[in-house]
Amino acid sequence: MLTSCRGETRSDPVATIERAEVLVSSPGRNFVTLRITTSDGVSGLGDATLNGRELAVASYLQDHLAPLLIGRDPARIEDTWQYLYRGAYWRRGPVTMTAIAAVDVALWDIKGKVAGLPVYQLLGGRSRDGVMVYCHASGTDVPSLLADVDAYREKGFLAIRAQAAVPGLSGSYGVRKGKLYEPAATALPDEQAWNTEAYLDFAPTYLAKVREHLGFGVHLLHDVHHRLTPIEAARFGKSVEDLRLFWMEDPTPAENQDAFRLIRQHTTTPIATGEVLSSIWDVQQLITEQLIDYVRTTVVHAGGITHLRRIFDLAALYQVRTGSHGATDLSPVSTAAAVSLDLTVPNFGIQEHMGHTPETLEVFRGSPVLKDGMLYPSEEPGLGVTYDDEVAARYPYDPKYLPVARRLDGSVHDW
Ligand code: KDG
Ligand code: MG
Repeated sequence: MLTSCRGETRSDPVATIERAEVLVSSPGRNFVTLRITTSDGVSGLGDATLNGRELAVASYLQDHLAPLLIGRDPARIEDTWQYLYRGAYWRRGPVTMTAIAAVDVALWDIKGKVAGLPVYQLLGGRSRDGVMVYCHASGTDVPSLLADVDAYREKGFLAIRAQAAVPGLSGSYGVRKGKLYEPAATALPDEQAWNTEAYLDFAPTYLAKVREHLGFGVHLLHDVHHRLTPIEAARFGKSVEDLRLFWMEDPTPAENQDAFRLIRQHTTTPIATGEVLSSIWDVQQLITEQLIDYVRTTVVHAGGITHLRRIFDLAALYQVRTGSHGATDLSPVSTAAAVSLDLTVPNFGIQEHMGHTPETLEVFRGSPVLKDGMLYPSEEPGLGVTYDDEVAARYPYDPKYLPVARRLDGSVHDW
C-alpha cells in the first residue's frame, strides 16, 4: 500500500520494478544499456550511452537511480520522470538526462510489452508509413567522396550527408576510416589540427561538386560540427545557398542560443542543431524565436521519449521540424525508440542513421528495418529489441575518447 503526502492510501500496483541492471559492453564500440525487470518478469531496455563518458552514466544509474526504482510502479512513466528529474535537485546536463532517458525508454518498452503493442502505437500511432533517414558519405578527397555518394545513392538513400577531409588537416571530423564512422577511436583523446580558413575555402567547393554530381533529386546535408563563429557560419551559409542544402548542422556552438540570430539574419540555408543538448530549456529560445529549422536532440541524451516528445511538441508550434542525432554511438535501442517517436509526431523532418557494426547487431537484435532510405519499426510489442548477455560477455568495456581539436597555434577549439 502506498501512502500519499496527504495521508490517503492508494492501491498497490499490480507489478513493481524488481531489478535494474546496468549492462556495459563493447560490441564494435562501447554501449551502456539499462535493463529494468518487473515482478511479473517483463523486461525493458533503455540506452544510456554517452560517448567518451560512459562510466559516469553507468555510475549515475547504478549508484543513484537503481535504488530508487526498486518497488516503483513501472506503469507510472511520467511520474517516474518527474521524480528522477525534480527529485535530483540538480538540473539538466548530459549525464543526468542520459540516465533518466534510459529509465524512461525502458519503461516505455515495458508498457508496450504489457499492452501487447509496439511503442509507436502507444504514442498515438503512425503519422507516416516510414521514417526518412540520411546516411553519411565521406572521403579523404573529392573523388573518393563522390564515389561514396554514388555507393549510398545505389543503396536507395534519399538524403545524403557529405563530408570531405580538409586538405592539410589531420583527422577531419565526419570522415570515415573503416566501414563505419567512429570518432572515439583512441585510449586517450587524439589531438587533431583545425584551420577555419582552410575549411571555409574548401567546404563550399566540394559541396558544389557533390550537388552537381547528384542533381537536386536527393537531399544534401552537411555537418559543420560546431567549428565556426556566428559570422563565419553566416558567410558559409550564404556561400552555399544555391546548393539548396537540406541543412547545415551545428554551425556554431549552441550554449549561447542567441548567437544563431546573427546567422539567421544573413542566410536562408536551413539550420539544424541540438545533438549535444539535453533538455527543452537548452533549445527553448532556438525554437520559440525560430532561430533554427531542425531540432536534433535525441531520445538518449535528452531525457527519453517523454522529454523528447515535449521538445518536439514545442518545436511543432514554431514550424521547427525534427532531425534527431543517430550516430553509431546511439545503440539500436535508441534507434528503435527514435523511430517510434519519428513515426508519430506531426513535425518529423528526417532521422540520422549511420547504422551499426555486425558485432553490435549480434548483441542488440531486432532493430528497425532499413529499406529504400526509410526506417520501419518492429511490430513486436514494446521496442522490439533484445540484448544477448552471452554474446555481450565476449565484448568487455574498452575505454575510448572522442578527439580534441586544436587550432594551428596550439589552442583548443570546439571538436
Ligand atoms: O559522439 C559524437 C558523434 O556522435 C558525433 O561526432 C557525430 O556529429 C555527429 C553526427 O552528426 O552524427
Ligand atoms: Mg553532428
